[in-house]
Amino acid sequence: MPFLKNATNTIPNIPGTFSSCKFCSVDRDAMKISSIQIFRYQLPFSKSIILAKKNFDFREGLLIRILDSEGQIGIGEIAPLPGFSLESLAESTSQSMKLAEMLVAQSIPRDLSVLQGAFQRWFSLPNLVSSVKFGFQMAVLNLLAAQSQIPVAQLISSEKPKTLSLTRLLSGTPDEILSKADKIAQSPFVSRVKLKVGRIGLDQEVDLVQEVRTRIGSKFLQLDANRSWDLATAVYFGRQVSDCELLYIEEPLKNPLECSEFTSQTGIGYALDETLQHPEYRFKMREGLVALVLKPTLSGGIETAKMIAEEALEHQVRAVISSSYESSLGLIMLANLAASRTFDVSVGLDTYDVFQYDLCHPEFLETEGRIPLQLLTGQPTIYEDRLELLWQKSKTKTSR
Ligand code: OSB
Ligand code: MG
Repeated sequence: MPFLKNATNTIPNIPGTFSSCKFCSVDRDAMKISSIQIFRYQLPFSKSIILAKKNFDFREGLLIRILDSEGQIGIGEIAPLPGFSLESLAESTSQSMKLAEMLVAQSIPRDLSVLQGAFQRWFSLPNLVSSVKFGFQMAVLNLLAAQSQIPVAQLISSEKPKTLSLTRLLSGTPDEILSKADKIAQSPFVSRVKLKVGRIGLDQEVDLVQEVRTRIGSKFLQLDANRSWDLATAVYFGRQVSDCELLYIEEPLKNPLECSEFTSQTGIGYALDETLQHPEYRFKMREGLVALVLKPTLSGGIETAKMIAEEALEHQVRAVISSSYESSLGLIMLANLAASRTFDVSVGLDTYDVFQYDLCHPEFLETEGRIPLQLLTGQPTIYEDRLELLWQKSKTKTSR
């Protein structure tokens, strides 16, 4: 086979060294996409979960598999989240097929992995939705990482992956929340807890936050209000919990432009999440802004997340990578991104155990509050029988 490939190259290759060393001489042809497949998956939740006030029993999405002519593989996950994503799965599916059609037989540009805008130039389809950007960027980064045999985290930032610490998510009924808080209090490995608020009566919720703070002792605590309140309500709530030493409240207000006013009246910093999901979002420093919650499936993909995070960091605003209920495959990519430069080492990936079963082995997991390094560097095996092939295209011999 190397002999045949030589014939298409203008620069002659020395037989034997050709394509044998993954680090030094990547075959020019290997940088070409030879085929793309699009699969569909459905994963049942262990118990139904509430997203934007609706119940869901399963998660559905797409996997794409990109193959280069060396046989290296890159997997990507495309799973718009109902109630949060602007696009439906049907829209993501039809865009994915169009984009895949365009990319088969193309050379992969060299400067993609620095995440500085080359993906945006390469994916020349207008109005690409976030989940499709995320999935294709994920697949190509996985492919590039496989070609050079380094973890994606290192491909992105030329540094060894950082150790990540999982922020534990507290949600459910007040009783469930308190019993989870008790368990967390017993665990020396959890250092940071995120509690969902804006869901029950205001005074009852103030009591709940106070009680959680008491039970978890000195662990860090942050809240997420998912834009539940008007300014007056949020300020009332904030003043009642001002002694709880909160790291911040995510999206306290229906109108995010009033968040600085919330901080100046309560002394509590805020983080943005839903705001970043607007396609026109541009970073703007404002008083009280302490963190950005970046969910690349929802907020414009991996490259955009990296570019926003870099700008935020210049203003000492932390960039926290967080999940949109992806399968383990998506979560492993998110962990790699978080483990690269620019992002916070605390990650919002505590959604990993909501499924009855997963798409790959090993599954995403934490041990002692940390994400094991092997998980970031390994190539998980995919359960193909949990996938349904929807579409595929291969480079024909004449299209070389
Ligand atoms: O409310 O931040 C949210 C996941 C999907 C959609 C919305 C949200 C979330 C999470 C993920 O909370 C976990 C986290 O951010 O810690
Ligand atoms: Mg949030």
